[in-house]
Amino acid sequence: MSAADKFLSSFRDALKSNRGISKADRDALDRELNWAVEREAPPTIAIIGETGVGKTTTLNSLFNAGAEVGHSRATTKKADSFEASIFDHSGNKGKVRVLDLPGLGESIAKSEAILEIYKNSLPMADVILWVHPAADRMLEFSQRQLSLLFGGPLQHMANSVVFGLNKADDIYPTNWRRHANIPSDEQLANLADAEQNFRSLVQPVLPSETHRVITYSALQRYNLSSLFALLMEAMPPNRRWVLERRMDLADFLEKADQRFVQGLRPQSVGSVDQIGSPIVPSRSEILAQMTSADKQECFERGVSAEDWWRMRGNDGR
Ligand SMILES: Nc1nc2c(ncn2[C@@H]2O[C@H](COP(=O)(O)OP(=O)(O)OP(=O)(O)O)[C@@H](O)[C@H]2O)c(=O)[nH]1
Ligand SMILES: [Mg+2]
Repeated sequence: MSAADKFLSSFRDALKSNRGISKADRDALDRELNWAVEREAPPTIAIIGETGVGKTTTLNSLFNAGAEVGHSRATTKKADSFEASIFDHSGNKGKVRVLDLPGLGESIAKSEAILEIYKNSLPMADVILWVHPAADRMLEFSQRQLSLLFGGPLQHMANSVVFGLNKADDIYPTNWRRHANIPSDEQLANLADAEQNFRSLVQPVLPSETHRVITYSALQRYNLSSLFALLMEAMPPNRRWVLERRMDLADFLEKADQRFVQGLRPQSVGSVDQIGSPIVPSRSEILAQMTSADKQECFERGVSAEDWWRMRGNDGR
């Protein structure tokens, strides 16, 4: 449940039990509250990137727990005319308005027309997700276009950009740890380097310092919670709650080897262990309590789900 929903639910509970207000007034307040929440415009994300960089996969992994959904308009590009497409992405938790924008490199000849499209449509967005392949270090073209865009007319929007370096699983030496569905140590080092390289190359052409560069894999669902956190940060503060309510991140564990997931350390499941500590819940119960980020951290640190549960002090010690 999002923070906004928790707040609304506590507010409603408090309202229900407030005997100082008549039932009719309480009902009216409740209706007005619902109305205000529903009336708030959906979050609007501009997503920029070349064809095939993973824009659609990213949307599905952030808002549909990885399930594919159809769009109201499927194509972003017609024969040889480039245009922005606006559609409502029907996420599992509600609508997300998407401005799907052609990549700048898709037609060098048309790059001026594409820039014009950006200038006209980006101001409609709450947040801009600039998607680039993590393995691609050739950034001169992007640098030039970023400088034209954010050095000039859209300077005030530079702080709304998140740079998502997708396809982390494709980074050299492509030896992804498939059983745990996380990067190898070599890949982790190269991903950190890719982030650093990207940041140092785009920084000089942006009007303010950007910390919002993140490597992720939409397909393997790696680092989605960090990507989402950056999108939240880049949202206008008074609209963050609208985005958070739509969050439905795909679970990276679903793509891990299930024997590995089940078999990490099964010995203490559902039992009293030898030193008499209380019963540890079953692995599936613990997993249900963990966020995707918790699971990822456990895998990276080699900590079992049961140890995570104990470390959180859940066994009363
Ligand atoms: N290896 C890998 N492949 C990915 C990842 N994300 C997307 N892909 C693949 O890249 C291809 C293109 O993905 P899309 O999401 O359709 O890309 P897009 O940017 O929406 O493409 P257009 O709509 O044509 O502009 C598909 O085959 C995806 O499965 C990723 O993180 N890793
Ligand atoms: Mg697409």
